[in-house]
Amino acid sequence: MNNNDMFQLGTFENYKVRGRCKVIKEYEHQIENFANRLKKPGLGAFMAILDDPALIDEPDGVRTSPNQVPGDYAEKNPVELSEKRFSGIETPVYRIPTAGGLTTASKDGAYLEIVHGLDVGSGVRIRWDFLIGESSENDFSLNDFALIDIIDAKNSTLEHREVLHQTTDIPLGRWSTGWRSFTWRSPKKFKAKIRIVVCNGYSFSESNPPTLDQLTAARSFPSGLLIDCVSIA
Ligand SMILES: [Ca+2]
Repeated sequence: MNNNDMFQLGTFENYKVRGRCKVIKEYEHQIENFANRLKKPGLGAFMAILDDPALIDEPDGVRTSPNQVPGDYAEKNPVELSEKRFSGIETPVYRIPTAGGLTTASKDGAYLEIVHGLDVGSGVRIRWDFLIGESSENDFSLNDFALIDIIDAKNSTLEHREVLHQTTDIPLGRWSTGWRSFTWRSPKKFKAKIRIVVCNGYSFSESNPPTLDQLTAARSFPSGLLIDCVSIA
């Protein structure tokens, strides 16, 4: 058991963190309805916000420039989740299936990573709350998502991937999922790299590829992910 499983120290000690993330005691998701707006951890005094959706300039939702990002965030910039090749073509790091036969691809975002030994039957439990940053009502090509990858650290093989949520799966009128749990039991003994990702993204089909405007818009209005605990036992 890790002594910082629930961020009890109020820090990201033992974690690798990329992007606009910080450890907090509460979070107000400004665009959510009053009844569901204030978020507090259920376990311990702390939780983490990954890719804080409040760090945007109105009204376009363009990300706040790095020099305007307060110093208590892990990094001033989001982490790039789309690789640029010499040809200029961007290859998304993550692609996931989306309702309606679409594919959703990553642009930028944030992630949290911890490396931990697991035994046969070891349990991984993560409490999370996905915070939408934009309405998919206006532009169906925009779709953000959060996922968990459990990777074999020795050979970098993906052991398990779970897509936690996507913007387009949330009923209209809601702007967050509320607290939910991910649980997973390890089928083997290995050193696991557990990576929790939240991505700004866009959806498309092969017959209807994204336009340049859509690719640019996909970097705006980031969605966030609250993590209450990462519990390994
Ligand atoms: Ca977005």
